[in-house]
Amino acid sequence: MDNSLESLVVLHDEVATALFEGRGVVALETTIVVQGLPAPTNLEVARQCEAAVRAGGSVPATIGILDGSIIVGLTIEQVEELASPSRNAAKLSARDLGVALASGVDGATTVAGTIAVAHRVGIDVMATGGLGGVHRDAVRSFDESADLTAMSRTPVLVVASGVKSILDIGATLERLDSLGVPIAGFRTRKFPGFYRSDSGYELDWSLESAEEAARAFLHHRRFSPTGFLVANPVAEEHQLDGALHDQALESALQKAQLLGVTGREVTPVLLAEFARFSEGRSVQVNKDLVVSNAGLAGHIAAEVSRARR
Ligand code: PSU
Ligand code: MN
Repeated sequence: MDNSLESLVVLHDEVATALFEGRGVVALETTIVVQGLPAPTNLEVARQCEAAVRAGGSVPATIGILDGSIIVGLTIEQVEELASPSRNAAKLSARDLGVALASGVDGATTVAGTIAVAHRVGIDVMATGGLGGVHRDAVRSFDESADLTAMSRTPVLVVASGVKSILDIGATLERLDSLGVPIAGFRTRKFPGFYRSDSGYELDWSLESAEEAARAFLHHRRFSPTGFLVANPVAEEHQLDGALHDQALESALQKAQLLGVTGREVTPVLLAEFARFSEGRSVQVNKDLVVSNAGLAGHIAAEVSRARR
């Protein structure tokens, strides 16, 4: 058995070179592409996120498991392959990586799975749409995304538009506080609400530039083993209409309850119902926000690499 990192993880040449040269690299997840968004928007998002990271001055590294290896820097053709229904790719959190590798299944990585890999290969920054968190029925179901505990033990900066609005946002913020994960708004003290620019929750901190975010993260790492959440709101002109949002949410929660979904199925079902109810408008907002997050992550990763040189 070969258990070496080199045998388990394949780095795309461009990513390997960028890491070797100490240039900015941004990890991108694949759960949003494979389980989170409908075709063909999912592949447009994959493509546009990569372009946005490059425009920010960094190299994109989209992560997933294909044909028995973790690939860091999937090509767009490989992302397409991973997302094709015939592959039936699994949704992989950090805890699933070992079994997935051993059993040879294909898989898309969540935020938790992506930062586990990213940190292992020396990538400091990732971008996603909305972080996972505490579900609304958590008091009964105990459903809290492993993204939170992963962030508590993995020193990677994550750019997200807050946490998904399908969640109990207040409880999620309390959990991130207990877990010691810092949260700073990007040019705002209003915690973003994923499809909405403002969740109604206030933040203690706002960072005014990518350079300041990079410094805050590097200083934080001197004293703490946790990750760092940069909360980047969707532009107000792109957000989902408030009334439509609340109606879609109501419908999504009812649908999930009706279907009795649990575990890793919950989030994809809620997002799919949001898309159906809003006639695709939530998908467009999701696309806008994640591409914007990838761009900001590109800038921040470039500043992190500059600060380290
Ligand atoms: N952001 C999005 N869409 C998504 C996700 C994030 O805009 O689908 C994914 C991420 O991979 C995140 C996951 O880690 O949803 C959370 O799933 P769960 O609640 O099952 O932990
Ligand atoms: Mn869950």
